[in-house]
Amino acid sequence: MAAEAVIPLDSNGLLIAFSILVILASIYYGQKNKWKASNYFVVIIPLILFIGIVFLAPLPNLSGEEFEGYDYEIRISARIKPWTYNVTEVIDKNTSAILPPTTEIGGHPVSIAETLSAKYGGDGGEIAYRNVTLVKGYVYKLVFEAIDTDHGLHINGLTDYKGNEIDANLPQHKPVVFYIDTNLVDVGAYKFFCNFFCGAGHGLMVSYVNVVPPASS
Ligand SMILES: [Cu+2]
Repeated sequence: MAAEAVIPLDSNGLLIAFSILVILASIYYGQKNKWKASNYFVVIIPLILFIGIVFLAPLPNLSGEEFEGYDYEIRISARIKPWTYNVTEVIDKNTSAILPPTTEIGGHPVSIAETLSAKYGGDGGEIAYRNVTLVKGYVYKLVFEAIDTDHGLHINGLTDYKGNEIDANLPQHKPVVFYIDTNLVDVGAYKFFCNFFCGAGHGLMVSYVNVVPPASS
């Protein structure tokens, strides 16, 4: 950002600006037309009611879905090379603990470390966590973020907690969130890939979401 805004021009800032404008306008017209006190109330009371309604019943959040009923958040970065899609961390919703990609949930590691071959631009020492395992019975928040350039995401056959297909643009550095309720999807391997042509190596941007039953104890 070139310059930080001094006035907070969010919806609350606009509401305050609008309220001040209405009050100033009513004082101006009131003075001009010699209003009685009751005339001011006709303006001020609806204004107070309006502000109250806005605060009690806020407008729907259009910037993105938020859903609190999940168990684990899994963060996945997208980058063309060397690892395409990579699990970076797992967050336990209940404890807020940040866990490594190999954390076990329901007896299965979320992701398995993989040494990258030269195909992915690895030099033999590069490690990636490219596939994601979701265990039946849990609800997951998947957060995808494109790192190096714009990417895309399509997961074949997997639907989110509202039954919508998973298909999105991943603009660079803008996290995109999906909630998966494993109670609503079948056990299986769901292939996912970049659906935005992002450059040489685009065709390698393929990985899997594996939905599995919990390991028997
Ligand atoms: Cu891509």
